[in-house]
Amino acid sequence: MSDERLVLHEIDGHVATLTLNRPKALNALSPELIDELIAALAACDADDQIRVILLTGGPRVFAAGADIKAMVEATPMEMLTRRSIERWARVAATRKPIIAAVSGYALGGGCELAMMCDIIVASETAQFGQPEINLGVIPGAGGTQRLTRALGPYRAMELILTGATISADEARQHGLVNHVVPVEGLLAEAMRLAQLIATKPPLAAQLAKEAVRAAAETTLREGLALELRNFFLLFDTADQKEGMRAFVEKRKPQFTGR
Ligand code: DAK
Repeated sequence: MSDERLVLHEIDGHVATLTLNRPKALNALSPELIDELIAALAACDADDQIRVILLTGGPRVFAAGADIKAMVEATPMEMLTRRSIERWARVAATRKPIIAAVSGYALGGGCELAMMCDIIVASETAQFGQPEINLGVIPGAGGTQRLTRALGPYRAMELILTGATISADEARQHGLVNHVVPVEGLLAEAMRLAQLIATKPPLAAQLAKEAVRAAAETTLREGLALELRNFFLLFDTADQKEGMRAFVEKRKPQFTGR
């Protein structure tokens, strides 16, 4: 695949690795990059062979935010009609589990992009933050909401009002990051987790993702109703029959994704 692509796409078994590829601009998330990312995520969602997505910016930087140069002179109406809200919403609406492998800066839209993923593995060099206040704005792709749910209101408020960053270790202590590993081991650790999840029945993984997400996005009553609906729906899959029969027959299940 050509290096001119803004998002590189590689497949290893049932795992697709998407790599943000704008190194000179620290992977700043231009509208063109987001469009390529959305197209790659949609292709993964549509491909039955792909069960888990690994999203990374490589070992140096995850993403230093949305592209400031593309926003400086924008009017409110231009910001609205660029359809950026719809674009980012499509990233968050990906059905398959996404593991973010974050190294270096994950700032502004970069932090928001990481938080749209389902599991975050960070290298020791990772730094998370929402520095938009330094530009005269506030987070606009979910930062005020997702960071607050992840860190709690006081820690999130301090980060958003000061524009300060937190280290990978701090992020892990506060529950924003699942694992912290040396930079050389980052992709291997994220891939290990991705391959493990890819051994699970994929429809169950997708419906589990939807239900866990609902815990942060709906009321308890709505979340419980969605969980039950998804639980019952899975009894319509071959993998449910296989998983339960294999248990009863004391053998390893062979999941087919149906
Ligand atoms: N945008 C554009 N270019 C960027 C960039 C960014 N966010 N971050 C870095 N770059 C570019 C720099 O301009 C520089 O390019 P050249 O000058 O070489 O052409 C190159 O990357 C290297 O950057 P530096 O020379 O600055 O590198 P340093 O190591 O000195 O500093 C840094 C690294 C990450 C501390 C610094 O680059 C920095 O502070 N960057 C900006 C971080 C930031 O403020 N991020 C938040 C941006 S606002 C929304 C969706 C999304 C968003 C909002 C709304 N809707 C759906 C409505 C998101 C907004 C944001 O993310």
